[in-house]
Amino acid sequence: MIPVALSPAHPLHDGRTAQSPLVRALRAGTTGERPEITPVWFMRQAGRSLPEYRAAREGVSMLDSCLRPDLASEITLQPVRRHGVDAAIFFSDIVVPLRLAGVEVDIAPGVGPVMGQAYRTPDDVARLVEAELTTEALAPITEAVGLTVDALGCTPLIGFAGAPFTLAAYLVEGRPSRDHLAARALLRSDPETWQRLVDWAADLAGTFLRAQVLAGASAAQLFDSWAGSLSHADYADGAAGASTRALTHVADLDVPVVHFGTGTEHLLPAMRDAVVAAGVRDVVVGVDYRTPLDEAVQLLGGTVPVQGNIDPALLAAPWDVLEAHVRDVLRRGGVAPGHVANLGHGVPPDTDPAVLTRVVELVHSVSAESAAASGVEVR
Ligand code: 1CP
Repeated sequence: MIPVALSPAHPLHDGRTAQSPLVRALRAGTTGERPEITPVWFMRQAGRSLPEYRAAREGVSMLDSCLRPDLASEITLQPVRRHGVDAAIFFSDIVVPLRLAGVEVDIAPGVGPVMGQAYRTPDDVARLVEAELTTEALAPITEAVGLTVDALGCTPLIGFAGAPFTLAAYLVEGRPSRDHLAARALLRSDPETWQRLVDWAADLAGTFLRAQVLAGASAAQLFDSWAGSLSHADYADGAAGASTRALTHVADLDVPVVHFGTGTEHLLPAMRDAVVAAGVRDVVVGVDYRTPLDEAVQLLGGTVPVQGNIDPALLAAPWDVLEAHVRDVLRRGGVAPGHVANLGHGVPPDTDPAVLTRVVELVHSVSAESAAASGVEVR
């Protein structure tokens, strides 16, 4: 059934991406079919590891480059051209929807998102939640996604957003932090204000994600990068419901959704359930590098595809060490209904791009070898 909300000219519906290895692997939990080739892409594949990225960004601030459709599109395409990855991830940032809603935020070089103020009191939050993300404000995103999918052809684009907890962690702290102490304190000391904050962040993230999917993204990823700092109880009481709320904004579009966080071994089933509760059909869980993939699959009950989880640190190791590790990740991922090879977190900025290209070739050749060994025809 073609969902009403996605146009027949959308890449998922006009024959461009539905049969791509990425989309097939993401849907393998419901179709029961693994693609012959294990798809691979890298979180933060568009970015400072590429000289062409540094050249394109020269003299343009991070947030300005996200809001210039030609530039955001060019940067999104760069790693696809260079590495032959099986997906593009839209070049943007989790704080872009905040900026588009008029919230004061900047991305400081070498630091990350810095807010105009920290939002901690009931009054701070009451003022914040008045900010709205309008369709007009989203025009640069819609335009950039459109330009990108036109250029990508049969390679799917992944749209993304930050999960409400991770967004709230920046809003409450006012800047990057290691342990998110102020956010976790607010969650327990003023649950009402906290809920108001994360519900608002959920609608913001969901609106941002929906705009990308409607404009042509074939999959969506919700980054709850810092959820691992939460106990199981804090996640259940203060984060899961808001993640579900964010994803209800795309559930009717029937795109596969990947949910990813770091340090989340204790939360993997809860993160899966947060996506399922939104009514999303094709649910995939991203696994960081700390949990062996086969163990993650077991924790998840063996029913959902997984994405990950090459250790980014090993991109700097001698090739034989990295190759053995990638082969091990692929072998362990073989027990999941579907596997999208990726890193366990983002590409470190000083990574040699040639190593990433070699990892893509390795993933493709290993999956072709195992398909040949099992008699499957490789297309
Ligand atoms: O000057 C630069 O090059 C800035 C570095 C940079 C880049 C390239 C930042 C600042 N954001 C981005 C792009 C970005 N951010 C992408 C692009 C697509 C791709 O993956 O290639 C994506 C998906 C994000 C998402 C993002 N931003 C997350 C979730 C993913 C993750 O890494 O966990 C988070 C937590 C952010 C916040 C952020 N933005 C930038 C930095 C350095 C950070 C992290 C700061 C911190 O440690 O808290």
